[in-house]
Amino acid sequence: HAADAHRTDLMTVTRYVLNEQSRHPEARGDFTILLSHIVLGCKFVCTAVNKAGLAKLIGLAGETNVQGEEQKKLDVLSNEVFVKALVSSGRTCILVSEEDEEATFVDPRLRGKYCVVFDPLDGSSNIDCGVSIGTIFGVYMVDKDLDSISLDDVLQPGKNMLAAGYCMYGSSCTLVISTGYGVNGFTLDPSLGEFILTHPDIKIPKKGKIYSVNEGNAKNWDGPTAKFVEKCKFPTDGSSPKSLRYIGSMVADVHRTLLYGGIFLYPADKKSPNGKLRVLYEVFPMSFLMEQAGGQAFTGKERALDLVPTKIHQRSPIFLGSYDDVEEIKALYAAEQ
Ligand code: AHM
Ligand code: MG
Repeated sequence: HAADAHRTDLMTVTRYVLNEQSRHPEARGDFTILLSHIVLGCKFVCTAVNKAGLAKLIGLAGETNVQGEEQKKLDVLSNEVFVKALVSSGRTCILVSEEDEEATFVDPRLRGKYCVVFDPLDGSSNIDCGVSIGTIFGVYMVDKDLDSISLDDVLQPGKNMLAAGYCMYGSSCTLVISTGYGVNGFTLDPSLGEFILTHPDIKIPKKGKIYSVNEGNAKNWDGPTAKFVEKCKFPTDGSSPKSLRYIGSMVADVHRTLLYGGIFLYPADKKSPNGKLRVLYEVFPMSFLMEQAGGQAFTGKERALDLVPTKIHQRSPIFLGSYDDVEEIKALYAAEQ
């Protein structure tokens, strides 16, 4: 029966993306190749993260190993793995990583039409205590002579992204991606070394019961954010108060928001008027996924995906999650005008 069929007819992430490609008759499999290199990076980081707790024993991540050589920090190591995997795919031309101050322009001989923006290991403050962390990525495509590319090709609004996703290194390793036709989740089967479709066509609940924010910053919030969180705790419309969940790892907080519904916010405050999270490789990919899942993403001023970045490491406030919950914060900002 059906369960048997699933057990023997495995939908891997590569097979899924290859199927989606039939929507584009002109496609030549370049995106599938790019994705398989991203997936390789995720598998490597997953293995490294799982061993991180053994660092003292086997000498990982900043410790000196038995040979007496200094080991690289996990985030530095992850970055190197992703950069090398992406360059060697032969399908990329510009890379922007949270770990590198400058964008990488791929050697002309290895160039392809995709630009990849990524945070190789986000939530690094959580590494040493074994809490979930993740990789976030977004993909743009350039439609021009690859000799004439410039930084402007990645300084595009998020709505121009072709694909976005994240991989969460948690109690299991989960890859969530969208190529603009909904959102799908895949779980790494460690015995196969393959990501298998486990969460087809993810849709975020229209309204949620959870809010997620670093409330330690409340003293410096602006009016609408403060009012919104107050309403989460003391609703005035007869509804029940929301629960607070905050991990401090964007991937984990957004993943929970996507599956259970609710709202995740990293707002502006008096100390950081642009919030903390980075537009290109944190705000955009997560906003892309939220919209594809039926939710919304708002910066406090506009639809997040409409923002046009001017610097590669630019930050923006962000409110994302269930449609109705984001509608509420939008109304509070509109009322302030
Ligand atoms: P990082 O890129 O230095 O890891 O910082 C990003 C992380 C996000 O994962 C998370 O949403 C946020 O920082 C938490 O920040 P805070 O500790 O200020 O609440
Ligand atoms: Mg980060």
